[in-house]
Amino acid sequence: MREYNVAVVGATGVVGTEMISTLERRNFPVKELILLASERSLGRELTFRGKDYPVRVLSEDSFKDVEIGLFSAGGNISRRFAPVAAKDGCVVIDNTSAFRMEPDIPLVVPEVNPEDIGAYGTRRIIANPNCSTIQMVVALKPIHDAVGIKRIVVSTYQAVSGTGKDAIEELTGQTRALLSLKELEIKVYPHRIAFNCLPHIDVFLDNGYTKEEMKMVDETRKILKTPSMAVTATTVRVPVFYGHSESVNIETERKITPDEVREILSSAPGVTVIDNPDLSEYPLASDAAGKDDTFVGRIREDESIPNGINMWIVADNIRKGAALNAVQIAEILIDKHLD
Ligand code: NAP
Ligand code: 3JN
Repeated sequence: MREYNVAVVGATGVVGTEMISTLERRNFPVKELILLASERSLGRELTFRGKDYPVRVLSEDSFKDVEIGLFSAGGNISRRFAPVAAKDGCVVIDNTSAFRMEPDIPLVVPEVNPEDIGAYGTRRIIANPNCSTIQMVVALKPIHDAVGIKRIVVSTYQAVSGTGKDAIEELTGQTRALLSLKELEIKVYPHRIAFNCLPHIDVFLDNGYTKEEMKMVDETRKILKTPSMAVTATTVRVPVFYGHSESVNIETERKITPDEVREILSSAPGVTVIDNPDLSEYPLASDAAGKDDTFVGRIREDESIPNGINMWIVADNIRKGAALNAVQIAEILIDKHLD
């Protein structure tokens, strides 16, 4: 089997380390693994398949023999280095928002629009959507195919791991400080995150929404190819380490019952239905963490309108929301599109 030289940009981060373990877990055909991060990580080593690999400092020369680049070191790094890598012949799978909305860059969730990967050739960059978008479209695409979705109203409950390693430390430190009646430090978020909920993810925009909220709106429309679908989002950071949860309300073109939704989703790729309220069984972030699937439950009729459904969607934001989705894209790329 052909093997590929793979670079992980942002290898020491929360997403980058999960990229490395996902490549290993899924037995991706890696020939050479190139780990790239900032000067801060010089001297560090990370383990892949039982072998230690040095972390190298990212530079314009990093991509000479690299065939696939998995980028997660922030938008500015991607804007600067993804075109350099592409010029050197690498196909970049970019986890940042830098290129997601560019018309000639595919924005892909493999369970939803794998066919769009074929258009990677123009720029040699494929964008991975935002984590909150990914889990929502995985669950909604089969319903959209069945009865058409007219409108989506979503509120998210997002784990701190979505902000990176500093935020995981901040929640840990603040929780310890509060429980031991010590002074707490607030560095990453504008307010205390421990024992709190912050309706503020990414920056505020002129329309009063946050950038995270508008990412959900714009990316959902692009992935589902429904440019005028009504979508509105409220994104909230909660004191959870791993796993994003979402309360999702949809209005459909044609009527669908909760039983029909459960049946459709029970055979949908990448979805597990957990929906036994009588037994207190529904998706939980604590159960979804460390798993690949998107979990859906609390499926019920929205009795306030003729064609409405409410549901609760949970996934591991670092796996399906980031690293796993990127590696799944790479798998389709090598299977169907690269020599
Ligand atoms: P993180 O834990 O803070 O890690 C950041 C990574 O980027 C580290 O490896 C860091 O290296 C590297 N980095 C930072 N500045 C760099 C520079 N100047 N040159 C080279 N490497 C640099 O953050 P994370 O949670 O892994 O997220 C990283 C990025 O992934 C985010 O900014 C975001 O764009 C994207 N992301 C996407 C999703 C999604 O929804 N799909 C979810 C989470 C994150 P050092 O350790 O050397 O500093
Ligand atoms: O906050 C989360 O739960 C997900 C965060 C994603 C993120 C964090 C920093 C920068 C992104 C993203 O993927 O949209 C970005 C970015 O690249 O804009």
